[in-house]
Amino acid sequence: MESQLRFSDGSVAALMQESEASESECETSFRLDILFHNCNAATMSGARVPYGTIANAAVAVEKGRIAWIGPERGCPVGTARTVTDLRGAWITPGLIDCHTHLVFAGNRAREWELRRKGASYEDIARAGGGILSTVEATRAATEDTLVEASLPRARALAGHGVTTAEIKSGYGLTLEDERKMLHAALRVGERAGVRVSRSFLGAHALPKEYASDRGAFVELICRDWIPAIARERLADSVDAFCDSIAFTREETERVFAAAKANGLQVRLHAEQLSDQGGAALAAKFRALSADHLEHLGDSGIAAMKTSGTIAVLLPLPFYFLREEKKPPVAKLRDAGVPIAIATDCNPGTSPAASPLLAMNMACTLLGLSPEEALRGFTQNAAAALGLGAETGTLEAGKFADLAIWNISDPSELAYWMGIDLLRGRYLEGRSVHEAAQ
Ligand code: DI6
Ligand code: FE
Repeated sequence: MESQLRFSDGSVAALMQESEASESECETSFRLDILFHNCNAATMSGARVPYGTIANAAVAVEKGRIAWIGPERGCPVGTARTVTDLRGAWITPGLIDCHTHLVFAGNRAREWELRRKGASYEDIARAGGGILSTVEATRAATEDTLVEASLPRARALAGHGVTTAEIKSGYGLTLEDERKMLHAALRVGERAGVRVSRSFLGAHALPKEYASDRGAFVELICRDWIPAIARERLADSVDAFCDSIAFTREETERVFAAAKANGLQVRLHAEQLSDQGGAALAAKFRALSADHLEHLGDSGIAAMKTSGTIAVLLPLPFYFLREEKKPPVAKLRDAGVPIAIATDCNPGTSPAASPLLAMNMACTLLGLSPEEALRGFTQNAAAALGLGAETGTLEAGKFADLAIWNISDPSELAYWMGIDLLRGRYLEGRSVHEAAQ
């Protein structure tokens, strides 16, 4: 069957379904898997036009990658297995949630109830609740239970157009339980149709059994666990929580040195509750990202600029903890430090798997523009995961990780709250829309 592609300049080109077409029938440079047309593309690449917009666009997909993207009238004629008329919808890079702790067992709604009565997050953590109560529940769960418990959260991300998510360990805090979390993370991603980047967060909290020997726990992480995680290829990076209720700058430095010695990239929970100089330390180790950053000072910003470390801002925990100190968005912007946004999905400070709400709050609470918020969930989030060459923008050669939206302007992505805007989702050119259900 021959479908006709009518270009906006009035010309018509033939597009043949694969079964009918042969090399001799068409002079083609492409043998496409999919051609999307009659759409608008927010490519998020380049700074020439807002959102890198291409109006009346076509996107050609071949072997899981974007083969061609541009104005429909310039689209080369070719054969395509599937020709999809998007009827004016918008197409963006699949969203990337570059900071989550979405694999865990149980929840902390009761703790949150106590917080409503006046207890602070720090009070609860110091009294042995907080992260350690999730550690207890996660240790008690089997890998299968953990997958089933976490899948709805991964599917919720997928329903917001996410095609890549970072997932951290850090609720196991024994090597076996950390392994279990990292295995579960991959399985959850496969079921939800989401590519997963894994971070080993052994230095998340001091487990009870090491309460009186911090040094021994840090030593265990550095000497035994990080080499094992690297050898078994269980993580792409190493993260740590550097704060007054967690690990010191010196302890974090030891963890980073071990990560680098074992060939792993680093990232850091830095300056969330206090300024520990974590961002500057992260920059010294050429960290991919420093995350949270509410208490980030000028020297941290300067260090991040020099090292190319991405600033990952997390408006959902900022909201949920009712923080008042905002991260220094204007200074980061002026310094040219790229800003990513993520959900931080976790049971203590962000029981939310809502990238679009995070984008909305990045604008309303932290002062980003809707375009910066979308860049924070696409191009800059890809860079925060070291995946900038493969995904995060719509450009020829990158993975065909795509989200298709029922909107008439990309600013709507950060505007609507709680409304399903997603029409389709593709991971490396494969439709994975139904995996979100
Ligand atoms: N910072 C956070 O926001 C999460 N972890 C961290 O280091 C909170 C994790 C939790 O409370 O369970
Ligand atoms: Fe976090």
